[in-house]
Amino acid sequence: MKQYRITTLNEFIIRRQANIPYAKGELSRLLHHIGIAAKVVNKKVNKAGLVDVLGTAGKENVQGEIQQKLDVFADMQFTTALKDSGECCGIASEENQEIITFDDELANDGKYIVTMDPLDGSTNIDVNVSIGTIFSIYKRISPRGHKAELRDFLQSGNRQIAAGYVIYGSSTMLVYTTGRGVNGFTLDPAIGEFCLSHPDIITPEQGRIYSLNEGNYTNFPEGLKQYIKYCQEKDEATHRPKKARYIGSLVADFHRNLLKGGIFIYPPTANSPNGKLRLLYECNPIAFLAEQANGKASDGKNRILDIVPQNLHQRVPFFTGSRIMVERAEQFMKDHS
Ligand code: P6P
Repeated sequence: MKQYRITTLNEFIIRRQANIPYAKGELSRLLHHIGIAAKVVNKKVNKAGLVDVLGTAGKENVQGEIQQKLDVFADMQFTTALKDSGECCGIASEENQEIITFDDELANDGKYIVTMDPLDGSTNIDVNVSIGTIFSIYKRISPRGHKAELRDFLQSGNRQIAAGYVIYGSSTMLVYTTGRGVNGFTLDPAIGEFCLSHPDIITPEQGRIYSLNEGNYTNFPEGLKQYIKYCQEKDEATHRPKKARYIGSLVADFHRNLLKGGIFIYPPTANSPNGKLRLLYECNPIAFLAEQANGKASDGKNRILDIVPQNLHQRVPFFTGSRIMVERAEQFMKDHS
């Protein structure tokens, strides 16, 4: 019987580090600690129906969203793991208004900063729908040996060193890039390791799935309404309409489209001209992954990774996925702008 060679996340990280002459192991250590926190959060998510972590934590986050107990737990786990890595000097998290810095000499000498949504889609927890963690890693701009500063976090997405997500679904996966392709690792609970299961992910340049919340249709821009109509007509290749698929959990919707081909849109609306999703810890990391997998990511016009952030929790409209689909949607937006 053919023996499959298992490559664990740590083996993969170290092997990839060996190919980078200047790498001294800091990024590897940081990614390793993210993997540890993901395993701890996964254990809690998997038991969510059995232990007292369902429901709300009784307070609101900076977005004015009711914090779920697992939101708070995940934020704490990832913050602790990143601090303990000794490579991260500061964090911008969806769950915190201001940046998180540390009164810790080792952490303040860290070379990197991290932006993260510790548990995205958490309102889906109580109904057992897949949720995710999203993260971005940048080199700090401020001098090492001091606390991180706001300017470390307001860097455009094209300066990301690494980005990824964890999807807590029917299986738990960690998908990340360091700018040299996208690789997916599936958690094997039997050995407690993330194992390489999706090497060198490339997203199809064309797809048959479009994902957006059509409940907001009446507030959509005309160009997007026309694009939706285009998706619902028979297309020239398959002579069939495209499929509407929307989970309402960014990581789950993006992950499906990444593997199968498709477009995810969180558009501007009359009430929310910048859409809902946050640039620093949702759109930038997902955009980096999309581009590394030969896909695309824009705000309907401008490349997401070129946007210079003005504040930590800035929202942007988001179009991402298969290159041809994103370009077609951008054309409809332009023609009807
Ligand atoms: P809506 C979850 O709350 C989230 O931030 C993303 O994961 C998801 O894509 C989006 O909001 C869903 O928003 O307005 O369609 O419920």
